[in-house]
Amino acid sequence: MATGFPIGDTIAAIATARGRGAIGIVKVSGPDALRILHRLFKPSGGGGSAAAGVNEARRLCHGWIRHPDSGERIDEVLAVWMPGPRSYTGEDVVEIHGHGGGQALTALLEAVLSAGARLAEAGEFTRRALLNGRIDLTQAEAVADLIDARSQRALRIAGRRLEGELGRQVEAMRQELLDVRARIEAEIDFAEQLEEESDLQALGVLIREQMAPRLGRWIAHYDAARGYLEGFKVAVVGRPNVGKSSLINRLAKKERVIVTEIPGTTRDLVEVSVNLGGMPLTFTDTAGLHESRDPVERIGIQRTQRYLDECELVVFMVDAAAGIGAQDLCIGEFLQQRKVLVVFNKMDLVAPGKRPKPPESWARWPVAAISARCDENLDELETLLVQAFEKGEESADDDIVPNLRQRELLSGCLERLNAAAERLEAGGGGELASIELAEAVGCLDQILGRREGSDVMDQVFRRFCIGK
Ligand SMILES: Nc1nc2c(ncn2[C@@H]2O[C@H](COP(=O)(O)OP(=O)(O)OP(=O)(O)O)[C@@H](O)[C@H]2O)c(=O)[nH]1
Ligand SMILES: [Mg+2]
Repeated sequence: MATGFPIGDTIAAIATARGRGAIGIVKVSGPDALRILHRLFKPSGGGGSAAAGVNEARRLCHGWIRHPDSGERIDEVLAVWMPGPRSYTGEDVVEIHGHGGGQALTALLEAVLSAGARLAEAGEFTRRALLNGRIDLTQAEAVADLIDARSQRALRIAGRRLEGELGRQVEAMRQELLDVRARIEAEIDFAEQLEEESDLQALGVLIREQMAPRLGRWIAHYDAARGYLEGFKVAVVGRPNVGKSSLINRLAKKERVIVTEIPGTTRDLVEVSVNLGGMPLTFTDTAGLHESRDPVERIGIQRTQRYLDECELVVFMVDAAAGIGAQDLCIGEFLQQRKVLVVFNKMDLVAPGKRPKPPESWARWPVAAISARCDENLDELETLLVQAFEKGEESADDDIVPNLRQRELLSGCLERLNAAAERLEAGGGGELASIELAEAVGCLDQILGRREGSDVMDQVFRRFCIGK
């Protein structure tokens, strides 16, 4: 298999997140990992037993790292050696646990590189684990999905895939498809020899009734969990100056987008991710909807209209102090086919009891009355937002839930299974059905990373961070 990386050299990277932190870890993997540690590490105490500690597998050893060239003391650390093949990568792995913080860790990494390691590429540790047979591609992807998880549910789903269950089920399905294909080929030869009716139709029924529904279920699981995996998309729309950007800043709890008293401030779509009640929501701030002569603003408004199709929910904001005007009614009409939550903003300027009354055509939409500026009633709005996406748990998290890439390949596989079943059941389509099944197996091979060539691998590992 093409890897895109030379394998066999020793790589190193900072494995912990950037920024201030109590502890930071530099990870080293490859045949020279232990030798590199010996060049840098001086165990504390100076006694024989401590020196031996670092040569003892999977035991943390306290000591100091010195620069291999200058001898300068760099950090007080705990070091551990995890010999292959029972390590994350399957190779000899060394971890040096130093103090967190950008400068300390960079100095530590620099010392490791000076002692003979090469800086790892993004995802290279996991890629080595894959190439050394420690994990399969579905597990490698699960590692990235776990790191990127935007909700507790996404975390559980990725954790389940990390155990290898999806890979096992896909592998089993692949074997079944190869068996069915072998039987089709045999039937074709057999029918020629005996000039008898073949049993191809029964195989068509088997594919349609037993194999295709299983794939359909996995795809449905993704679709049901999609919002938790990718984030629910919410567009905030309304007339210019009603307070859309102010609301997004409030929900994000920081000044993410520009707010001014000038109408037409927001011109482009700006996405802001927020986690509300365990639900990952991606809010999009939009340009105010109205007739505009300004060409830049008009482009922004057109983009908003196109973007709405991608959103699961539209927050439709109205200036409660100004009341519901003709433009609001016009936007309301425009949103009729969509899932909408109406937000009356600027309630701080509205006299008690003077809240606007929504027209009949908005009656089925829930309403929240808030003040983004004064932080009023935002809790109520958050509850309504969360409720808008709560559909009950359609799929248990310990079911097979693929990620988006896997889902696309599963749906390609399903299409080919259906085509094969149709040909077989119609009678006489053995050869063509066999080709469809070969392509279906190809889709599953891509899920498992069995296909030659590094493009699939590159696609997967591009998502990784350095140090994983
Ligand atoms: N009194 C009051 N003013 C508010 C409230 N929310 C926003 N504003 C003010 O209204 C003005 C417009 O706010 P923005 O958040 O920029 O409005 P917008 O809808 O994003 O405007 P555009 O991007 O121009 O479409 C600013 O001066 C805000 O401070 C509110 O709840 N009460
Ligand atoms: Mg704005």
